[in-house]
Amino acid sequence: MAKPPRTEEGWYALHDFRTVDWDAWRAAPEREREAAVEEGVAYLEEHERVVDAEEGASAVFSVLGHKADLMIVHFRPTLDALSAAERRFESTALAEFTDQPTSYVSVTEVSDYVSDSYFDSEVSETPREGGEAADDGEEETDEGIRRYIEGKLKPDIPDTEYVSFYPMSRKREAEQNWYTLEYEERSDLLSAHGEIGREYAGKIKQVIASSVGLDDYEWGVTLFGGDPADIKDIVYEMRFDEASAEYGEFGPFYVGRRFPPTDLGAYLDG
Ligand code: 76R
Repeated sequence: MAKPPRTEEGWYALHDFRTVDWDAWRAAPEREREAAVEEGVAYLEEHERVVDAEEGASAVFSVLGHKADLMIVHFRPTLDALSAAERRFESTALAEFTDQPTSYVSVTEVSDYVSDSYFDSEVSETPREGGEAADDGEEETDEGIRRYIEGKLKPDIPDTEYVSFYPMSRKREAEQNWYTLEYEERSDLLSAHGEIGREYAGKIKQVIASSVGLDDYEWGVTLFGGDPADIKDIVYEMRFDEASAEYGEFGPFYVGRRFPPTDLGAYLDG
């Protein structure tokens, strides 16, 4: 048996999808719609300010297409806090006009691959000199890795406008089984994957959260970017890379646009 890489877990994630019952919305008396908007905005503002937990992040997105209308993303330190956030939404007057067509639960994770490959690339790109300089460099690298890992475990949600969410797994088939590859091979594949990823630095921020034992696929992937074409490009480019080309399996994709909670009424009244 190949040895599982060590992992460290951070915040739990809930991707809470909602459809709006547009017929009921249009038919509802104005004061009911006003109350729904008011409670919806209050809910979203409170959760974006994370008043319900010691730390975390939340954001709301309008989703394009038929799969959903809204996606509310919550990152929180515990599964219980996510559960509370989900139930709290149900108690708002807005929830009466919505259904939950789907949802996704996962937990952010950093594994051995990340620290190894990040460390290797840092070291190889930063030629060392002798004496004190080498010590300083080492401290900086350690600090750099610490901040990089912290950012993966406790991700913030950037202000960039667009988001894409999809679940994915690595194949477990007779000819292509990610889990029977040697660690070295998985690690090499993921560092090649990471090289492509880093070409999108400043354009795409990704949150990779494990959903093994928590939801139907193995990871939930959330990509944030200012330009939807960059989202399309990174996913397309990765399809040609071995880790995805040979071993990636993908669930449904959801694309959305972030909006400030105060725009909820404008969104609903179209
Ligand atoms: O630093 C490195 O060399 C590699 C670090 C790294 C790991 C270990 C990394 C970097 N990823 C890792 C693991 Mn990733 N990632 C995805 C997707 O659509 C697709 O084909 C895949 C969806 C994107 C877009 C993406 C982006 N990555 C993983 C894993 C877990 C594998 C495991 O544990 O077995 C998955 C499922 C996954 C999927 N990745 C990066 C990016 C980007 C942009 C980077 C570089 C930036 C960064 O390191 O933060």
